[in-house]
Amino acid sequence: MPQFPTPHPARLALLAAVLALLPGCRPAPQAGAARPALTVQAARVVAVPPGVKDTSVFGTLRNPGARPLRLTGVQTGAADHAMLMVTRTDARGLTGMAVTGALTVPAGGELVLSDTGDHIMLMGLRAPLREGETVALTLTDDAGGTHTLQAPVVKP
Ligand SMILES: [Cu+2]
Repeated sequence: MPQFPTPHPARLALLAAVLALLPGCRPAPQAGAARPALTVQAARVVAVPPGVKDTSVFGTLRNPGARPLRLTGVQTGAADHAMLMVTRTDARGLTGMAVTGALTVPAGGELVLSDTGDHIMLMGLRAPLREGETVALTLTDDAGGTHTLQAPVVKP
């Protein structure tokens, strides 16, 4: 095989293709593009009677990634406010819930959202929820990724 003393155009093209694969030589990835998707099982919004403006969202969040996924926000068009919440029992044995700045889904693990533990609350429902209707929620992580989930409205 002859060797080219100067770069052959085909080699330049190959070099350009290789460079394009190197970090820093390609356009910045879109937020979340390289992150494994968060998956959700049994997502559900608790149906509430007409007139009740607040409800909860439960389900099991799974993180297939190798790093913990720290969720720092939640939004929905169905309510004025959506909040990440924790349930804690204090030293006196009193149990209550509180807003939290973050919920963490462990690497390769899951986070169960339930009425006795961590959960999402929707405050100020904009319209009465009908059973069977689906509510879209968007979770935000601390790396700027977003994760959309669809949660049907079900009776508690
Ligand atoms: Cu709550």
